[in-house]
Amino acid sequence: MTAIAPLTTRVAWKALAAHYSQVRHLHLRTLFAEDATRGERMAVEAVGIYFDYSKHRITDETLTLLLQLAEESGLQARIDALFRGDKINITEKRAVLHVALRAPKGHSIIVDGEDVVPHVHAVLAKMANFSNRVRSGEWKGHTGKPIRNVINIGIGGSDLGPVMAYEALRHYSQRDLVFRFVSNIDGTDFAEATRDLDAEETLFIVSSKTFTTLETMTNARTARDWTLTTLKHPAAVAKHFVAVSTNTEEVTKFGIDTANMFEFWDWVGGRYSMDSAIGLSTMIAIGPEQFHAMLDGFHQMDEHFRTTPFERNLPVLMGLLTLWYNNFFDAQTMAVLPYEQYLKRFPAYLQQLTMESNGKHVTLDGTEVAYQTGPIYWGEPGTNGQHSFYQLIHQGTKLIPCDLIVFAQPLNPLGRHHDVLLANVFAQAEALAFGKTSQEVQAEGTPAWLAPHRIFEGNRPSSTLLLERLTPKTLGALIALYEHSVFVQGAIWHIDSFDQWGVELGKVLAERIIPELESKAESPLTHDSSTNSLIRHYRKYKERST
Ligand code: G6Q
Repeated sequence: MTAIAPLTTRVAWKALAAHYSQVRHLHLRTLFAEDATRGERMAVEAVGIYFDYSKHRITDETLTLLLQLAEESGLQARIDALFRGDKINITEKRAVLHVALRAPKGHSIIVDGEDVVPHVHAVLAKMANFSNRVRSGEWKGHTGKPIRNVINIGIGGSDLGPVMAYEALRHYSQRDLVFRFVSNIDGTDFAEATRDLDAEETLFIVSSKTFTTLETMTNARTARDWTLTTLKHPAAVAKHFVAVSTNTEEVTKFGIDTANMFEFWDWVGGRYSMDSAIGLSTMIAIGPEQFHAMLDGFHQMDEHFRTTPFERNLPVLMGLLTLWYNNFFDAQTMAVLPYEQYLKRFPAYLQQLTMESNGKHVTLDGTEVAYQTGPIYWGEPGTNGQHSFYQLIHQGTKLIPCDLIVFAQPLNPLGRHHDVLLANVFAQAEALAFGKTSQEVQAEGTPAWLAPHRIFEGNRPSSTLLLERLTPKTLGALIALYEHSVFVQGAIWHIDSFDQWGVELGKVLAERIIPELESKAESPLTHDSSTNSLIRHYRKYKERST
C-alpha cells in the first residue's frame, strides 16, 4: 500500500473546507435562478439510471474540488486494486471480489494464482440446474411430493440480500412457489414462517458462509427437527435441505449431502454476496435467465465504474456527494426513499451494506480517524414516509440528504396510480429544494402568527434516481451503484470497508451468557451490576412462566 497524506491534510480537503464556508448559505433557489440549464447539466445517465444531482448544495467548483479529492485520495488506484483482486480487505487479508461474481464467461480474474471466473460459472450452472428442478416440480420431497415452499435460513449478509431481492423481483417470481426467510434467533421468526406449511412440500436453504453462525445453525437444527417430526426418516434431510456455504466440513456434519451444497468463496463478503450462491432463493424464485439478467445489470455498472471518467461516473459522484454532506455539513444521516413498493426492503439491505462497510473508526494503518466516517442510512418506501417522517426532513433542524428512487413504468398499472406516485416524488424533490418563502406564505393570506409555521426553508438536498422499469437488470445496476458508492467513500476515508469487527464482541459475550440463562442452578454472576441484575430478573420472570 503506497503511503498517502492523511485526509485532512490533502490540498483538496483544505480547499473544500474553505469553499464550504463560502457556499454553505447558498440557496438552491439562487443556484437554479442563476443557471437555467442546471437541471440538465447536473445529471448523468448510465446503465439505465438517470441520476439527477442538480438539487444538491453544490456549485461547479464544489464538484471540481470533490473530484480533485478523489484524485488525491488515489481512488483510481484503489478501483484498479479492487478489480485486480488485490487483498484490499487488509484486516482479514482477503481479496474483495464481488465483481467476479458477475463477470461474464471468458473474463479472467486471478486470485492466488487461479482464475476464479470459471468457478463462479460452474456454481451458477449448478444453481440453475437445481432451480429448474425445483421450479418444474421435478425435485421431489421425501414422500414424492413436489416442493411448494422454499425457506431461506440465514442472517445478515446471508439474509438481507435474498429477502430484499425476492421482494424486489416478486413480480418476476414463480407464483405457485412460496418463499419465506428466517433469520432471527427469536423463535417467533421460525414458528410464524412454518406454521401453515406442510413439511412434505418444504425445502430449506441453509445459507451461511461459515456454517457456524449461532442464529442460523440454531434455526437450521430447529428446521431439521420440524421436518423430521413429520417425515420421521433421517434420509428426508437430503431431500429437504440444501446448503450455501464455504465450509464443506460443517455442511457434511450437519447431514447435508455435499452434492446439494452450493459453494462460494472467502473473497465474497457477506453483505456483498446476494449475487453469489447466497442468491439461490432468488434464482429459484425468478429463474436462471432472469438471475443472469440481474448479474448483467451488476456487471454493466461495474464496467461503468471501472472505466468512466470520474465526472460522469455515477458511483463516484454519489459517493462524493455523500461525503460532502457527511464531512462538511456534518449531516449525520442519509435517507433512502424508494417510490416503489417492491423495494420495501431496500433501505434495510442498504443499511447493512453502507453501515457495516463504513462504520469504522480507524484508518487502514490503524490510526484513529480525524473526521466523520459512514453516515447512518435509513428509509421507507414513499409515499408512506411522506405521511410520517418527512415533516422532520422538510421543517426540522437537521440536514438529511435524500435519495429518491423511482421507476417510470409501473409493474402493476392501475388507473392513475402511477402518475400520482410520480407526481409525488417530483413534488417532494421540488419542495425539499425550493421550500416556500415567507412572501409566498403571506400571499396566500396566512395570518402573521401562523406564517412561521408554514414557511419551508427549502435547501434540502436530494438526488433523484429515475429508471425506466424495475427489472432484474436494473435492480442489479442499482445495487452495484450503491456498492461502489460505498467503496468510493471508504477509499477516501482510507478505511477498511470490508471487515466487520464491530459485530464480534456482542457475539462472544452472548456465548458467555447463554449457559448462565439456561442453567437452573443459581450460578454466581460476574458481570457488571446492570447485566447481573437483568439476568436475575430474567431468571425470575422465566420461572413464573413455567
Ligand atoms: C456481512 C457480515 C455478516 C454475515 C452474517 C452471516 O458482511 O459478515 O452480516 O453475513 O454474520 O454470516 P454467515 O454467512 O457466516 O452465517
